[in-house]
Amino acid sequence: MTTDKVKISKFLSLVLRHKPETIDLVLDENGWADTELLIQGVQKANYSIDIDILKDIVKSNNKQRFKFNQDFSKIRANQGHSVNVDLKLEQKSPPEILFHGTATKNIDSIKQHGLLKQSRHHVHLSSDKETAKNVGMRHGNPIVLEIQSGKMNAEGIDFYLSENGVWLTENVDVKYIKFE
Ligand code: HQG
Repeated sequence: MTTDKVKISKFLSLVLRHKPETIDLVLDENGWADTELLIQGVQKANYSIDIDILKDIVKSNNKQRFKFNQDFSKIRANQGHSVNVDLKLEQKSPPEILFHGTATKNIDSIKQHGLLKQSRHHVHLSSDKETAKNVGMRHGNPIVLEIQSGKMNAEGIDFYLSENGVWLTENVDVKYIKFE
């Protein structure tokens, strides 16, 4: 039985963003899962969880990855999905510059194609360099790219801010990217 909260949180990310079918869970069109069914499924997968542990994970999660609805009967991930759900995010004007952390091995391809959202719904951008660097480190030797988000937005490209502070947009054309 897994009791490590980070491991439980990673498993929650898997089921709430990518593979709900792992525990026979169904997300609604806006990405919400039934809290009770989630708990039952996660328990069956051999993770130690109940409503109190789940509330604690949602509250203490370092990136605020999850959110309950008002009466705690539903839960969803704030961003990062690969499954087809509509989070109904509101458009928002971004700051002039945002950052994207990636691995140096991706640079040649990014110079050629720009930033592509890959399997997720959006390209993920951060408002500070440090966060972007940490994101990049997940993929290898990190490099931080500067994105001219203000210019993109002025030229008609939409931006969204997730509930946990991640800036999201469609693919980023190479002309808006500053390489070091
Ligand atoms: C790269 C984490 C080659 C892109 C983080 C990235 C984030 C290209 C990778 C969130 C490319 C996709 C998302 C191109 C993009 N050629 N490589 N043309 N365009 N890439 O994991 O942004 O901890 O889907 O640079 O904090 O790394 O899960 O995206 O390296 O917010 O909550 O393709 O995941 O949050 O990787 O991370 P990902 P990401 P959590």
